[in-house]
Amino acid sequence: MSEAGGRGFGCRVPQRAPWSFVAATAALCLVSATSVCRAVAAPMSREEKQKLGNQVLEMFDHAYGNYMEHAYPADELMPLTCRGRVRGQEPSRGDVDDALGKFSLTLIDSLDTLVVLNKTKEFEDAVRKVLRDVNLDNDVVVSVFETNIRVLGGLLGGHSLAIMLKEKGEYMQWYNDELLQMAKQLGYRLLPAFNTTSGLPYPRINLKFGIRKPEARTGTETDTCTACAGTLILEFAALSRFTGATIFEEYARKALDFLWEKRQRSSNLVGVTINIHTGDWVRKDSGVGAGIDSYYEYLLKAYVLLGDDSFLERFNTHYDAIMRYISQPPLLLDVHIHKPMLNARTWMDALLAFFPGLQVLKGDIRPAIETHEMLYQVIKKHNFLPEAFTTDFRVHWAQHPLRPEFAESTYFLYKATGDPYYLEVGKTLIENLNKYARVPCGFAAMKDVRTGSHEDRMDSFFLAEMFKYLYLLFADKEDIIFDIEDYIFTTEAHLLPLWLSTTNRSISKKNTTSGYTELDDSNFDWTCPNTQILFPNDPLYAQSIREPLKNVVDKSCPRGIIRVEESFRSGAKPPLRARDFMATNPEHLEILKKMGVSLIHLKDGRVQLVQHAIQAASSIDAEDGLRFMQEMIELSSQQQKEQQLPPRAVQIVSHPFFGRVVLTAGPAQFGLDLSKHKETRGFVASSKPYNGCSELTNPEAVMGKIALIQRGQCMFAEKARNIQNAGAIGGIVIDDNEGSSSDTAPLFQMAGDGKDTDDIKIPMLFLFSKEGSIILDAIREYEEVEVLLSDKAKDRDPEMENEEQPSSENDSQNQSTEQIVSLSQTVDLVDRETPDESFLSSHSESLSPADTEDARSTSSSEQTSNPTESHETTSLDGECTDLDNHLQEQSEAEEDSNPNASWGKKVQPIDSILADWSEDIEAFEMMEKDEL
Ligand code: DMJ
Repeated sequence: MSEAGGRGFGCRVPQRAPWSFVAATAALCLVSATSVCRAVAAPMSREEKQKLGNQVLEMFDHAYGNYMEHAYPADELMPLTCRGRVRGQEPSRGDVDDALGKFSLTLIDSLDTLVVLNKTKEFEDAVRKVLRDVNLDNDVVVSVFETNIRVLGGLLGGHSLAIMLKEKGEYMQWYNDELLQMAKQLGYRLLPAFNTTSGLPYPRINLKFGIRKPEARTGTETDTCTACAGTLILEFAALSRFTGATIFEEYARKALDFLWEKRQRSSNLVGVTINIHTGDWVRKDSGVGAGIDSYYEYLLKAYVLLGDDSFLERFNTHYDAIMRYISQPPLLLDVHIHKPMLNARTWMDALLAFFPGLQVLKGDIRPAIETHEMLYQVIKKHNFLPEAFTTDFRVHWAQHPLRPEFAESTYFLYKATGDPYYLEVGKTLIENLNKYARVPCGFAAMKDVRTGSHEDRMDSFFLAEMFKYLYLLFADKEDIIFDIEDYIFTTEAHLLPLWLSTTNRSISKKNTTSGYTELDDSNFDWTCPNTQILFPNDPLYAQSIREPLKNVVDKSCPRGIIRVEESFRSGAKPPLRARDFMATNPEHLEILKKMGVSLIHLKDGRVQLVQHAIQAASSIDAEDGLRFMQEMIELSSQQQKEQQLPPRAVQIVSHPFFGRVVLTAGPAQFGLDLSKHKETRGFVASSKPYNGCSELTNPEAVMGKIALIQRGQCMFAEKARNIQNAGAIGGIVIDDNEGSSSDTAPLFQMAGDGKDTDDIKIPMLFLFSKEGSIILDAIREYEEVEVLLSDKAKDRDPEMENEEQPSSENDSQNQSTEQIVSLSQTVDLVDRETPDESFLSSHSESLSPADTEDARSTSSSEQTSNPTESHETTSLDGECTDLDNHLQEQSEAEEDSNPNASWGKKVQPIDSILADWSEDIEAFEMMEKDEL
């Protein structure tokens, strides 16, 4: 890879000799000559690569140009409302906003992208703007991690390329290290965060007042994520080595040393969050995605950049543990650090998509190819990688904020294998971005990959990373004005020169506290990602690894459900049926106890059922208990399905939107079901009265159109009947709470009036005020605005202009007060690997029709706004893939080899069971709180 290749450290024997790949590939071709050999991607011509490179440039111009025109100097562009996101002026989105420090984030994050994309003139202008406009002395609390990777990294990347350009003698001749001086100032502003006994930084800091001052409004936090504390060394070391101020590298090293000391010694894994004062693990689950990802990345890259063997030794130790416990190719599944054979989750998050890229840097190509292929198939299914997806590849969290990790891994895999397949992957990414995320004013994050709806958000990392990796994927050496091999990519894809390794080396000597002297290389693979030796022009190698995974996503079976079905197939029903169970019935509680099932009332009002077979009165009771739990799981997921409707989409299809803006809409429990009928398309018109609570006085205006009605003052069903009577073909209710937005509120569904609503034949959707005002603004500007009401956004292209307008049926009647149901009901289920324990937590916050006004104050975290995924729990149609069988077998094998796995065989002291139990409950509760 570029980094390692540039530094040229010595390679020992690769893990597998090159000839073994050739032999393996040849054998595969003989066995399956037609399917494997024919399926190899054809090489992409230079012309096509250039065309795609130019497309990336055009897309960057669209994103950057709109940011500069409509948002700058704000931190980010809001691409739906086409304005800048200024912290404090928009409803808070929680932690996500901690990246915004009123320092023109997107401009700084874009600096070195401009040079990579050969926009040197624009780079020169951008640097001048940063120096002229950016102020760091802001009374704003920011994330130390985000400020480091995006702003400090952005300034250092900009400085690195500015001095490179200056040396070339054409551009930046006036430059005198001003970006570096700014970076140093920022570095000093971040240093107070490290004032802890552990050396782990506070997660947040006030840019103006630091941590301690009363005005700082921070400094009371006790926990931070591992990645937050462990992703500083590249930027801080670069700052030290560029400036000679050693303090930055010293602090970053100290934090890393502490994390290393605190690793779980038997598994060699780290947890997701740690107490910055005591060093205790607060969250003991461990994966390679959210919360930990770049800690691992920085250990390996710190070795590459700084040449310090201790970092490689640490990385290799962790990598060994990751491959032993977390890697279940092609999956990467979180486990418990103290019980690493136990999966901690049944889903994966999108951030782990960077890991194949890191594996390439490590030189472990096979699992990189496998995981990447699995991720690509998930993308092909949903157009983007959902923020989280289950082990059977269903959507778990439906957003996608245009994350670049998958493009990053695609780039590195292409560099490693030369397989044109990865160019085709990149082409698909480009197409999907243009087709689904591009809006007239930039690119909008996906609110829900299933409906294709948008969020008013374009994160700075989209410009810092996505365009760099996509451009580099298609670029030949001569397309870039400098040698990319001379630089290392930070986690935000900022470029730091590898020559820093030979600058101020004394820092590393003086402060290496890990006590390593010489690396004992017999324990570690000194594999280099020297792929020129590994696979000289042999794209067949990657193809042969992908082939068995060809349909891994499409043919997967819901894993947890298989066990439920099998269990029911196998015999008797439990004495107590889940559907009859009442938590207030003492007789039922007694039966539960006999079956080893405990009922836990959680503080937040939820009830959790936990079964420990060992506590059952007999093995038969334990088996009944297991069946009861499985039945309860099925029942809960069915109830969830029945009570919750998925989100819907309102797509603006008229000029100049042409379907490019898709708004998340709440469904109605009455009226035309858009999932069963063709979408409804029509021009919009405001109803009079606007609340739609009485007969419309402007029926001629809404006749044959989609009526806009304001929420409030009467029931939704009544509004629907009034607009239907006036001849409307559909209705959109717009929230009357100013500032409400689907970005920050859980999805709403509109309830009926408690009576028969069969008379309502038109489709009705609900928009929060922010999404509603996008339509209202469009009317003000363009008068004629046409929209599509549907369950999923339709293909968006100029042809939309010519589509026929479908008709709709009308009917009418009247009723009383408004109802609303918050879709924040969730059912949480942890699918345990061992059959002796089952967890079930049933969580109901849905509001009764009478709770109309209370419903308005409901707020919820990102997870609870996403409970609407559809569960295919009832049938098992389709066949399981080899992978799924493999997973089943693997899990069975694990159970077999685990002496504690079978309840029948289990011999474990009760104290240790109770301790395990409370640990598991704790871990489970943590996972519920888990956020990206
Ligand atoms: C980026 O800001 C960085 O890559 C970070 O390490 C985690 N991921 C985001 C983008 O998804």
